[in-house]
Amino acid sequence: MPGTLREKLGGAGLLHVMAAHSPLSARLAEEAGFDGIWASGFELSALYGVPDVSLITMTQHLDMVRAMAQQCALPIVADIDTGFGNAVNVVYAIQQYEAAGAAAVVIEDKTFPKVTSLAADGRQELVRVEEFCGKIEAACATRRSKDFLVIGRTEALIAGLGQAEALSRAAAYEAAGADMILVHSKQKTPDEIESFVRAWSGKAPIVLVPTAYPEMNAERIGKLGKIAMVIYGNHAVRASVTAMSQVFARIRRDGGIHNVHADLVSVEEIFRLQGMERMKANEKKYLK
Ligand code: SPV
Ligand code: MG
Repeated sequence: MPGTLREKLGGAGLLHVMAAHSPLSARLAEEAGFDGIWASGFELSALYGVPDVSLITMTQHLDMVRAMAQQCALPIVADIDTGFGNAVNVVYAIQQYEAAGAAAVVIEDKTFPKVTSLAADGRQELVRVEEFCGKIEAACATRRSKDFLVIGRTEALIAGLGQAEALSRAAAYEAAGADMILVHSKQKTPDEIESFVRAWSGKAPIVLVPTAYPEMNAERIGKLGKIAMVIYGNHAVRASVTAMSQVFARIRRDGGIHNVHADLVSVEEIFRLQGMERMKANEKKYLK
């Protein structure tokens, strides 16, 4: 099937994957030219106004993945956190996410319930390497298509366990079948990740989420090599919050919508994004 994530990975260059939390945000990412959608657990949690600590259920996240897959042609990389339990839960999750139209899953090696990675004082506990390898093996054995990617994510650096632990976990996850390795860091500069990438001798390409160290741009990633995908982890929800807060404040300050009106996309633009044209064509054709 042309355009699968695996095929895109085989092509030259870094894949840029944008976070989304709704079909509308997924479609905007598609129009902006991204290569894929990150179905972020953090974004969906924020959308519900709750912390990203395993409060959102698999069903809630899955429903959103399915809705995005229906409205957006880009491959979706589903953030399934810890796999919603043990390896048995992972088997069920993989069946569900593949059927819902995801192109890949990222499973992380934290305990359930997890705590969001970027919180300064977050409680970060990792499961045993063997236990996590069982989850990777379960995911790989369950997928129906080889094009469905299983990405193993290590939180060893997030948990402060150091580079040696991160490298040995990543190697174990690759040996267990992971197609790619996501290594996460909350250091404010890219040094920690750069030294991990330099030391990585595995064949599995690396995935980065440079939220905490934003100067790690495509040029810098390209120079490092070994990195096949960069995920912009929470920029859809942060962009929305920035925009909504500013507009809401202006309306309160101005005593009406008369000033902001001209700065916002038109209602017609929302009609376009909703597919009103298709609806009108159907009306013309079928309403008798
Ligand atoms: C997410 O977007 O849900 C992630 C990335 O897992 S982070 O929040 O940085 O852990
Ligand atoms: Mg997440």
